[in-house]
Amino acid sequence: MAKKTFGDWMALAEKELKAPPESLVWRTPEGIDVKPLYTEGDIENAKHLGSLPGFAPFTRGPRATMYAGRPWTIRQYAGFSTAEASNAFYRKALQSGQQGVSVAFDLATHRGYDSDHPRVVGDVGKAGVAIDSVEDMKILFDDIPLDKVSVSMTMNGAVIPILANFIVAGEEQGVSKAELSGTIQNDILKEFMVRNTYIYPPEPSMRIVADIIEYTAKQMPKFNSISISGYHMQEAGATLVQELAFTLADGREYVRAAIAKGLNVDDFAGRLSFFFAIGMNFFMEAAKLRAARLLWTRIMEEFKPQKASSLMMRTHCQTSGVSLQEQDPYNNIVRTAFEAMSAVLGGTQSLHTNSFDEAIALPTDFSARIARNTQLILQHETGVTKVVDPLAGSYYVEALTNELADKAWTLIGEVEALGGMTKAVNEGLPKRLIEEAATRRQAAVDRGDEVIVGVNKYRLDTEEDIEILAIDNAAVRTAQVKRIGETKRRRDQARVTSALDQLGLVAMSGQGNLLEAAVEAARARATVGEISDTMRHIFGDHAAELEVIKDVYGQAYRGEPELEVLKDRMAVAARVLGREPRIMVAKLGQDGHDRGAKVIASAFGDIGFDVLAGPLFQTPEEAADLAVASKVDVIGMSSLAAGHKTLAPQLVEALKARGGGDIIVVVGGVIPRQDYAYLMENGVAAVFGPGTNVLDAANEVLDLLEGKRRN
Ligand code: 3CP
Repeated sequence: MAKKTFGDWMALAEKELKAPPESLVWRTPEGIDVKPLYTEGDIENAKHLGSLPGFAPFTRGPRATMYAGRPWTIRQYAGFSTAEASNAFYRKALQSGQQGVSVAFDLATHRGYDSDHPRVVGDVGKAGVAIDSVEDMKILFDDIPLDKVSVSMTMNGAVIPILANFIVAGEEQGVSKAELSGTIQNDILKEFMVRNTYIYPPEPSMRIVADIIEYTAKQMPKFNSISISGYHMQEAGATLVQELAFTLADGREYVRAAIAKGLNVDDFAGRLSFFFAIGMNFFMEAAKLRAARLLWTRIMEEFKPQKASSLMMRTHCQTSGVSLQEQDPYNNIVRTAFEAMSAVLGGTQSLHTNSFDEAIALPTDFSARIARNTQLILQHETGVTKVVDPLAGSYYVEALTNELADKAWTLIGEVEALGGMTKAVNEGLPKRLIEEAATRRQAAVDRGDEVIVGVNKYRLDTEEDIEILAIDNAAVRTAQVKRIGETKRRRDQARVTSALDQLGLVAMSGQGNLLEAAVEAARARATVGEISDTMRHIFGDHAAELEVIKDVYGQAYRGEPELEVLKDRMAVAARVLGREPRIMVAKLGQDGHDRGAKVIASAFGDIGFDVLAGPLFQTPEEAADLAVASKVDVIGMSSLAAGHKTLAPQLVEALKARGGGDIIVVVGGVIPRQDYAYLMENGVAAVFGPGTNVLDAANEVLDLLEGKRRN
């Protein structure tokens, strides 16, 4: 039989489809046209083919034997309010098959505040563990042998005091710093772009990164000095090409900073590590990891290293938080399993699988067990560990690898043209592109162009409540404040003062190593807040410029009746008020997750609201001052870090105290349904949980405004 050609297939496909096969092309958010069929012809020009795992450019994996030799590390990210609770959780998880520890800190710690600081009343113990000094750090790792278990710490803002405390906790456990293995996130550039747990301005922040790379390169050979993270970019709405390009451009910037410090590339490059998100685009995510390794080798070759390991990308992955849905939440178990499989097919070294309830609250023991078991099942039951890079040679995956690499390389070139990532960040390019992508995606979901099962299609008539973990934030804070008091009473104050003075000198002079100085301060029991403040006094605080994207959401809906009806309502409201209805989008406390707030601000702006985007990290009182002074009609408070039950009632009270009691307060974000009644009883007019359609929310806000006018 004669071999069939691509042309034959086209003809057959057209007959079957009764339309040209081109109509099946799927344009992804990356601008990649995914075709219904891939053949040899699609990889003819792909230059990356033919390599082997363990050898540069590592497209097929950083190790020769990959999981056949050793499976990836099951490393679940967790932190529960107190050091005691977190320690108990880690110990149990390690007994149940988890292989490494990954610490989530609370937001007060991230931003360098001790638990007794007045700005963090609503944040202590929320979304992670509160660590104020070495005393807490020692409890956190009690009975966990730090010479055997590797520890990852997601810390960027207060990275100096936290790493110093970790080193001292190790010392006091009898483990020298040379024996400590693990990873510190230490990736500040993406904080300025998307995650917002920075403290200092970019320049001193980059010095901190370089000082940590220097210290660990010289004294902690088993420790990964940085986890260069694209994860939070994807969470903030970045396309996979943006995630890839900006992460690698960040990596290049850190290498330059370390070399500028006088380090030899081979002394530190092997201990740089990466961190990516894995979302629902199954094959493209696997291809992304392959492309990332390929491009990292290309970037590192510029620095002319001698060691092969300096060219090698090793990465952690986490399944996507934004892909988790509040509606019909058990579906999230399925989503996470697919994402985990994709990360593994892409060749990750370490993996976190999300718990199904994370779109709603912190994981419970039950949900954490399923998440961990998802990986154990992959490792032990599916056979995926037996063969290295099983997707290699797939026409589709190799074509995707090639196309992602090309597109990301072009974007990396744009960053270079601006003078590198620090400059690009200062100019706001990555942030703007990511926010535009996030807003476009929201519109696609709201319009139903992108289907999310159980959310914008196949929605349940009634949702069952699931058991969620509630944290008694006030009790955690009281206990932490007590321990800080005890630590301060027992310490040698003169030693603390002298160590902090020395740290201040190192910060001011630009000479010496900040981490080295902070380790001495931590030994003396200086607190995280004191160490951070010492540097704050010299480096200053970073305040982000706020920019609201215009016309992206509106563009996606242009001419659609739903939007036009809403705009007509807006016009009526504006006539009655004598101006456009004014909404302030507020982020309170130390919760810097602002994707939701940004999307709402830009969509509401396009709908016709006069939008005031409040600054990050406000106290309820500061937000109330701004709202009253700006004469807003509505405050939309966005909460993603579990502080809503403390902060929303405080905001309502603060408004009343300032004569702003008639300002309507609505709350959106990660709010468990179980908390709605509490919020409404405490003065909140409406709650918009995850999965809310933005046009529906805008209509409801207008209803509230009209109700207010009628009363
Ligand atoms: C690995 N090894 C092998 C093989 N594979 N040996 C023989 N044969 C093999 N096939 C060796 C390695 O050389 C290494 O030893 C050891 O086994 C461990 O392997 P690894 O691949 O280095 O794995 P791991 O120690 O787990 O380190 C993984 C990376 C690390 C490198 C990615 O940085 C890491 O653990 N990162 C985790 C980051 C993290 O958890 N982040 C949480 C973010 P040697 O070391 O001696 O070579 S959570 C954020 C959530 C959102 C938010 O921010 O809020």
